[in-house]
Amino acid sequence: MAHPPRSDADLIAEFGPHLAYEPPGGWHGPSAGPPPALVKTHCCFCGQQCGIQLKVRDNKVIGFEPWEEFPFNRGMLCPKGVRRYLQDNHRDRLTAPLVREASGFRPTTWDDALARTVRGLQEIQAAHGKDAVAVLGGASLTSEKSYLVGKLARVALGTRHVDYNGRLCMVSAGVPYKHTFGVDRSPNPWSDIPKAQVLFIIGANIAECAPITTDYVWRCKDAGGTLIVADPRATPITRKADLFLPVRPGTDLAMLLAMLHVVVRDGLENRAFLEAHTTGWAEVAAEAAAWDPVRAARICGVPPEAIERTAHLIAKAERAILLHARGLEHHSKGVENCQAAINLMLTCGHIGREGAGVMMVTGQGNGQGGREHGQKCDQLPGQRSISDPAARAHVAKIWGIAPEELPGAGLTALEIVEAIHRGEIRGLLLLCFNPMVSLPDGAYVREALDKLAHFTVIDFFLSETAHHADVVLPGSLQEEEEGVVCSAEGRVIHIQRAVTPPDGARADTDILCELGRRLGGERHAAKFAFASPREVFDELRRASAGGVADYGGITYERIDREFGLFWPCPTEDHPGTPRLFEGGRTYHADGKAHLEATPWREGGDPLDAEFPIHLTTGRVVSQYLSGTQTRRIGPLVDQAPEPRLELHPTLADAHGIADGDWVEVTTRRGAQTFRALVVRTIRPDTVFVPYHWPGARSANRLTHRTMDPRSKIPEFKSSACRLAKGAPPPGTRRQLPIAGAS
Ligand SMILES: Nc1nc2c(c(=O)[nH]1)N[C@H]1C(S)=C(S)[C@@H](COP(=O)(O)OP(=O)(O)OC[C@H]3O[C@@H](n4cnc5c(=O)[nH]c(N)nc54)[C@H](O)[C@@H]3O)O[C@H]1N2
Ligand SMILES: Nc1nc2c(c(=O)[nH]1)N[C@H]1C(S)=C(S)[C@@H](COP(=O)(O)OP(=O)(O)OC[C@H]3O[C@@H](n4cnc5c(=O)[nH]c(N)nc54)[C@H](O)[C@@H]3O)O[C@H]1N2
Ligand code: SF4
Ligand SMILES: [Mo]
Repeated sequence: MAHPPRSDADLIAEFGPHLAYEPPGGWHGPSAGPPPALVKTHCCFCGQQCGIQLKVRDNKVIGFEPWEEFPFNRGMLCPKGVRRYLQDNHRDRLTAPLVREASGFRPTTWDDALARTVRGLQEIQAAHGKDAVAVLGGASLTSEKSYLVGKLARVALGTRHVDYNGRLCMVSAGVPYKHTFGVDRSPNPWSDIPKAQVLFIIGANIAECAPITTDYVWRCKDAGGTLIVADPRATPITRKADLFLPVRPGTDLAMLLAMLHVVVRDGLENRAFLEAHTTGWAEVAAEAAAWDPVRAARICGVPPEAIERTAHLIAKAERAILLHARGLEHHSKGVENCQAAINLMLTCGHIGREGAGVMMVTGQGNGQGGREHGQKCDQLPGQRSISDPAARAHVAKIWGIAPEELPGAGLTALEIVEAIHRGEIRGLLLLCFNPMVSLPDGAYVREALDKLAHFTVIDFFLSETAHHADVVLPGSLQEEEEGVVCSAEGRVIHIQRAVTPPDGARADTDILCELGRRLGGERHAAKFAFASPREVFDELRRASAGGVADYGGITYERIDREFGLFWPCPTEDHPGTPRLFEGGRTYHADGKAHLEATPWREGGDPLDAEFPIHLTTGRVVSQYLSGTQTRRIGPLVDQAPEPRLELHPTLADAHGIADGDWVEVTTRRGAQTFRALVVRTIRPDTVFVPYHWPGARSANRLTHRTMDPRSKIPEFKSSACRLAKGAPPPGTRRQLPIAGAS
């Protein structure tokens, strides 16, 4: 079977993440100039937040060096990390504000662009009320920026509608973690992974999406650990798994309920732990009683014996860790899926100890920090609830407003798009989010953006979403501003400014503060008079103090000295909290873990005779999210120039499709054409398409808008589709045979 090399993923799977140095002389060749400065900071991409040293000369990032002392990655980097700096001096960088005219975008002055944004949003609010304007942020922003996004929306604009792209990412985990433990953070530091005797990875493509975690997984294996992987695809890490569970998309809940069933049936639950540290277990066990593995197997496609074996391995281990990512969460029952995972692990007493716990693999660079300080629609800084009167009073005081002036909870990201369709929301300020590529049902999203009476986007590249804006403000790259982010393991780290934004662009913080001053008018202008991210951080620390995500004792200097600090860290002499729930105590007032039963539900886009195949979507190692950044980095494009539709040889044969053929995929939303990648590593009833591309190559033109009722995450991981051999999309060059080749 011929398929293209997936060399980086293969290498990571075989050898673990690698140290990738530049070619001799560097990418830019030998230089006669002064030696470059090295700036110790972190990768701008995923939630692993690897330490890296950026090489800087003449206010330009020209390369990198590993940062071997940083404990998380010890110098290791993945293919994206080593090439990130190639976006820095890219010719597509926006260096002037743009305004829409009938003939297209026209560059303008900052003053004009900002005035248009302010006028556009204020006119809408004057005519239709404060809530007719919404703000959408993103979790690649530093915590200082995301704090400002929340404050800008609620104080300067006075709207309740502020949310962020993490709504598409981890909220299905956040809801059950908060419900069970009173806090939304991975309970264990990554250094616990090698200590687990059993490591159960569900719906996480570790080698491609969390490459540095591969090293932790191998260390677990080397120490004698048993590795179990549940995924519709045998991802690269599966090659070293002891047990692979080829779960059918959208059916993890049945599989997890059956594992719990086996634990209870065989009397393997940890009674002492359950009695001392949990509530709600009786209901959880009663729900599982109906889920014997034979019944579950019919739904989830995992053989009953494998379910039994997994349950026994987990229950009998002294220390087990369950690690999950979007494969478990991107479902209309994502919350129940994660709750069932928590229920299983807690039933066996795996929490609050070295090498024992349930952990989520955070996605975006500041996926964790971006959901702590108030850019979520229902949340105030410090992971406080916006409906809690004490929290409102605390934050209102710091912001210098009356608690009654603080708006209540607003709509979530996709609900905001729906409200735009209904005409209720007419103005939008968006940054660090590319919904044209990343939201489901692309045609519907596009219609919404074009309905807006005013739309401003802050980005450093003209994203597919920015194409629909009235005003585009050129913002800053991660390395152009100082700030903090919180990594997947809960470690708050310091992003250093390596360079300043190019002429014409501005730092995001400056833009947000300027907008805050102009929109807030005389009354609120002083509330956005921050001179630096450090000043924003000082206010954030006070706003978070006393909350669950307490940053009170974290300073930039301490972070630099201590290689980061794990929150909660209430005072400057507090050591931080790498492992939560030590001794079994949670953050609830009663100190207990609140378990909840998880009844089975069908997904939102069921298979039928017309659409008999599962479509699932996700990522490849060399592209990142909506691709705005990585589709501009040549060597990464070379590795993944286009999305390929993965399908099993059996399914391919049934449709007369060969590797490399064009395939038309049709869902209830429409049809798209992709080139086939025939692989034995996927279930024969499932196809997979990575989603990093726009337009004719967009997977999200196929996905549906069903949301989890509580987390409001869209069901990216499970749609119903049918396949047909397709014609090349218009404009595709035909590959000509090479003369003389046989
Ligand atoms: N290279 C790269 N790395 C990234 C990113 C990126 O875009 N590119 N993005 C970052 C972000 S924001 C995120 S959220 C993370 C995402 O990290 P992951 O969640 O690991 O990545 P995905 O590819 O979205 O999905 C993971 C796996 O879920 C499987 N899956 C699909 N449906 C199901 C199902 O129903 N059940 C189960 N058990 N598994 C299923 C898929 O086959 C896939 O292997 O990665 C981060 N890292
Ligand atoms: N079908 C399908 N769809 C998915 C997923 C899936 O698995 N399948 N995964 C979902 C997940 S987990 C996620 S996290 C989302 C992500 O989806 P998006 O949030 O839309 O993805 P990004 O590519 O991060 O978009 C961010 C935009 O912000 C810009 N940007 C990045 N950093 C900064 C910054 O510091 N400042 C400013 N001003 N701009 C910045 C980038 O240039 C880019 O244009 O996609 C979701 N969509
Ligand atoms: S694993 Fe994530 S943080 Fe580390 S280098 Fe790769 S993309 Fe960057
Ligand atoms: Mo994500």
